[in-house]
Amino acid sequence: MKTMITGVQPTGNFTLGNYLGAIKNFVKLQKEHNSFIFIADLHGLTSYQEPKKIHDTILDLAATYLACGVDPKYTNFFVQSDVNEHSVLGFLVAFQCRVGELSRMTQYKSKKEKQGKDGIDLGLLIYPTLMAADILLYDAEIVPVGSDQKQHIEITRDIGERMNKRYGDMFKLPDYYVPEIGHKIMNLQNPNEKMSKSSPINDKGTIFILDDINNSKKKIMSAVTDSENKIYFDEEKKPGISNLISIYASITNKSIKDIEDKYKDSNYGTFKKDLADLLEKFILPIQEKYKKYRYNDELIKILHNGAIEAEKVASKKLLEVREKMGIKYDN
Ligand code: AQP
Repeated sequence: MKTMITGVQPTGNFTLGNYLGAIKNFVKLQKEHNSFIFIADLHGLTSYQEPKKIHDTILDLAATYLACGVDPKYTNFFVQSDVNEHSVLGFLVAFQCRVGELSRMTQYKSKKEKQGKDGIDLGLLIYPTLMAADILLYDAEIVPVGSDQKQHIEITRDIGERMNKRYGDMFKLPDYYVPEIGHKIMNLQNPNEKMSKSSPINDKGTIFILDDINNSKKKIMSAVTDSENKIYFDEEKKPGISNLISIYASITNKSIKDIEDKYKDSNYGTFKKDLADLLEKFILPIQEKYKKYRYNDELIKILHNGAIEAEKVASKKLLEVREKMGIKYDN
């Protein structure tokens, strides 16, 4: 069985983009893999988070994962900082990298622009090295992610290969698993920008899975589209409606062609109304399950057990890395 891993940062409320880009595929594939999923709290801390807020968000996110179908029967489910090996390997991996290659990462460049003049957090620069450690630590070969994370998987492969050459084979090299549809859900108010947990135009542009459903439906109804009022997919000329078609296709597992055919004589209002109703049908059961898990002691037990199991694998790998690097002096 191949190993699969993925994670989401507790930097805000879980979005429809996070679900459709990464978690949906993880859930679909979890039974056929040796599966690991984690709450990436250390990644979250690469920029300042208010302690009370991140504390609560970790638990909200954990309950949301379970509500979305992550199943601890098949999956080791844990919080990243509960497994110290992530930090240690993250440190060792960072030493294999050059500042130049890290500062060329697209996510670094775009977040750097947003952070502005007051200086860039070092955490933002070394985010990919910690992510590489998260993956290499488990010899994961499959990483379900949205397309914004492809570059980070590519650099993980480069780093793994570099370390294998320098110190002798120790890591398997991962591949990303990016869905054809839903790999990059765009902001509903600015369809040229990715839908993000922490976007400043979140109020109307982002669908949060746990938000009041009527609010989310309103966001769909007021999503920015073009003036042509014809429903077909063209990301370049019609980014707004194309984004809504992607959401529709990904939620229903229908092809884009089928959706275009179904709505060829309809207007945007009808299409948006149908999508808003579909969203309701899809989100309400998740919200119900979320309530069941969020304030249940079982949640903490699941995370603790997941960390124990993950640690067993991670500690073995870290030992191997230390041996190969020559810093395990007592063997
Ligand atoms: N809009 C999106 N469409 C498809 N996939 C997405 N992902 C994120 N946004 C979209 C995927 O969700 C997973 C978890 O992301 P993350 O929390 O590790 O970081 P991110 O990519 O930076 O996500 P956000 O929501 O944009 O967070 P913030 O605002 O904190 O930066 C990843 O697999 C990602 O590809």
